[in-house]
Amino acid sequence: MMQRSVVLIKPDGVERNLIGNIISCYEDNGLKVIHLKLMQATREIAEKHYSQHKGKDFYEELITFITRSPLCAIILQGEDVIARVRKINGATSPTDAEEGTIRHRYARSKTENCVHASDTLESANDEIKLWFSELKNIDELLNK
Ligand code: FUP
Repeated sequence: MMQRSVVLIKPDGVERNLIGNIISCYEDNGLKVIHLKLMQATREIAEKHYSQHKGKDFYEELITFITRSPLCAIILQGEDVIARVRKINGATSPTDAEEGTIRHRYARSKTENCVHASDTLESANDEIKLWFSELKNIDELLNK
């Protein structure tokens, strides 16, 4: 199934000059970048993005981290891209992430773990609308 997923190269990845290496991991797997921008997340957008984690003990640290400097927001497209990207990214914590995954290679901690990717078709659509609200053809980008 042809899908679209939102990937964020988080502030730690941008700060450490890992944008190119991380995007190569997706492109080398046949996934296509169809939108890409650098932006600094506001607290408002970060809170919407992480609304399911509100109240957890790591929430404030997570919001402070994701807003601290620019991130790279990407829409990736491909067959089954949602599951494939999450496999390429690896488990949330670098100590759990399999060898060869982005998080195993680059992440420093559970919070500073370099990348985010949509976990379901529904969250991909919510995240496309949240992070790429300026796009005029946004309806064409949503997963049906
Ligand atoms: P993932 O889907 O792998 O990005 O991870 P989750 O949706 O479970 O968590 C979202 C983000 O919360 C993670 F990227 C990192 C952060 N987090 C922490 O900082 N501490 C935790 O204990 C769990 C998650």
